[in-house]
Amino acid sequence: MVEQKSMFDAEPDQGSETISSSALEQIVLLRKQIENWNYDYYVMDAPQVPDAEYDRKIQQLISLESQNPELITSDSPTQRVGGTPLSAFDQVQHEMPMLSLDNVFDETQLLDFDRRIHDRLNTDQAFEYACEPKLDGIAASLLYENGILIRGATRGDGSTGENITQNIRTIQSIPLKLRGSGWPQRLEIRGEIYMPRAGFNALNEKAKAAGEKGFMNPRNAAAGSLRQLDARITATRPLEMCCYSVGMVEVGTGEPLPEKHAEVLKQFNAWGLRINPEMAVVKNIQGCVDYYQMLAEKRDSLSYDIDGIVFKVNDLKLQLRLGFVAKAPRWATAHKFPAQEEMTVLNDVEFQVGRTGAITPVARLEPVFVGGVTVSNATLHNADEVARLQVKIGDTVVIRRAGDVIPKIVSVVMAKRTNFARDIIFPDTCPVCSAAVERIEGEVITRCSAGISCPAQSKQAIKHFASRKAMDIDGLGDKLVDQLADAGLIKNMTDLFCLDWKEVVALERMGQKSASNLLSAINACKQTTLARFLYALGIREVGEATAKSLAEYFKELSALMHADEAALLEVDDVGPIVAQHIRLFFQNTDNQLIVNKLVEVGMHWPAIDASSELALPLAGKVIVLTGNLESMGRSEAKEQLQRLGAKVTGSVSKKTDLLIAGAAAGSKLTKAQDLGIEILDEEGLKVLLNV
Ligand code: I6G
Repeated sequence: MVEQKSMFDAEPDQGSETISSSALEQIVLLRKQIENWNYDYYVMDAPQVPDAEYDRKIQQLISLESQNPELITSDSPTQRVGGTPLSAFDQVQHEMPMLSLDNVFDETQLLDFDRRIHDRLNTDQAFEYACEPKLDGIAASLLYENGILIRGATRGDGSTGENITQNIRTIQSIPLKLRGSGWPQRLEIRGEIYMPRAGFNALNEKAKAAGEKGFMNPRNAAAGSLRQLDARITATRPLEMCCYSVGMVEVGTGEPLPEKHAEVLKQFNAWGLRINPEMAVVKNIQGCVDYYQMLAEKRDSLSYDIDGIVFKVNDLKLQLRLGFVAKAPRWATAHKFPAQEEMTVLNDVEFQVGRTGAITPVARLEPVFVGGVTVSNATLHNADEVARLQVKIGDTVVIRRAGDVIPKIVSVVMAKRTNFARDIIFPDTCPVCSAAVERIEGEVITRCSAGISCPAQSKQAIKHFASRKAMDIDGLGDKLVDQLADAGLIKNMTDLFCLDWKEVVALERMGQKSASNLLSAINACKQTTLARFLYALGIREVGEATAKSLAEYFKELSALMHADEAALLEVDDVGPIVAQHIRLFFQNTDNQLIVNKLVEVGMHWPAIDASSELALPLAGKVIVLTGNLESMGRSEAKEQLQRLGAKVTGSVSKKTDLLIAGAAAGSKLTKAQDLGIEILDEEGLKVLLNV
């Protein structure tokens, strides 16, 4: 067993690269480092560094070896296709080696790939390419003889894999017997075994509930599930396989495979194997560029992780002519997405105070390019998260930024910790107003105790008050709130209504027209609804829906302000915790002053009259929305239905009066059908809304 520390002892980081003079020294160091990472990844299931870092070191080694071919040895990691075969399983020899793919990282490199193919085939004619997402899973090979699944194996080192037949047989989407007819007598099928995101989340939730560690990501979970020695455990894991190419083919009594790659995949599908539904054939390399763009946009909405797009020359005869270079085909490449995980250094931790006083540790990072943007801050959430990560200031950390999700620290590279690493100390006074901080038992969050009199909390409260779903004050964004507060013009939301044009126009970058527009927008927001007003107050745990329920139930602000806990508990959506937050909010004298002042400055709303509500066309109807709506977002549809008096809920039950089912509706539709509930499609919804 390799000692954890040793892999980093040998690390040729920037410092040592300049010290080590000879290429041989650098090559030896890189090989040792990569072998250690391979061991941690493939054997221990405990990746130490992000894939991007691993790929960079491999590229560095390939480049050094190609400049010094006399130094290439058969045991160099560059001479393998995959990783180290697992020792716990029998080894199997693939009938045809499982190859790897070359990567490109930008459009220029992709165009170069196409140009190299043209040069090699000595033609100007465009080629068709088959395009499909590169799933982030584990490559596997299935051997079928006379249509029967004989063996399933991991890639291993490309020539020798691990026999995981028993585990493979538990994956429902892999047929034990091919459907139809005409399959070659012996056939190796290659593809990716992966865990869809939903299954991964559910698995990790279960692990968490049982006090277990859980997996780092879906690929890790797929790998861990496949290498279970007890196939009954694998059978409980939500694994899928998507097939993407053939290995050995012995046609024998069967029929030859089609001559186009995409047709082969369709044939697989007809035999009962899953292929990727996003697979498409494009006419030329520009089609590949467009496909990449299209899928990059769709990536977050897919139900599984992908890390790039694979492009293959569609014509198998051309593939044959193009052949291979080293162990990768010349006729295919993977256009990788920018890495979603990268390493960087945690330079410092600062503490931010939010609207409800929550004190959040924010990591200040050495800027790093990850997920397509440069990231220099990440949230550390709370003290529990800091303890879970065991992170210290000065540590090298792995940052993840996927899609539009806020960047987060996912792990610490412990082997890189130095003696200078410092503990993260949580403040015992508010970093903004110096009031005492409190941590309520059972909560993970520490809070400033000063409430609205803390400048940080009041700023956030004003931002919330002005936001779209609250008072929707046109032109009053977060930056302007900061500017007004920093200039001492506003201390809480009531001050917005006392702003003086001359003071506003004197602000930096503020024109006369903008100042007038701002004051008009503030004035216009005085006319509102009780529900919006309550939401805008920013009471803890009172979101839009609860604010609406409170308004409907109490009908008048003063009734709510004086309601006791028992009365609050009568309201839909209000449980003991929410009731307590509402009580505490209205008992606080600062808050009382603010609410009364807002009414004094003229905020008003139409009286909620029970009879007028009952007159609404959908009054009393319980409606559920499901599936995708083309003409409007689900939240817009919800708002419109509510305006007509309906109660829109999230799940189908006997109490549901109507289900609106958009495209690709799933289990809610089935349940509604089972319960005999009235169902409308999008056209029906439009009629209902009269749009
Ligand atoms: O690793 C891979 C992922 C996806 C592949 C691959 C693929 O096609 C969609 N195709 C080949 C031919 C190889 N690796 C070698």
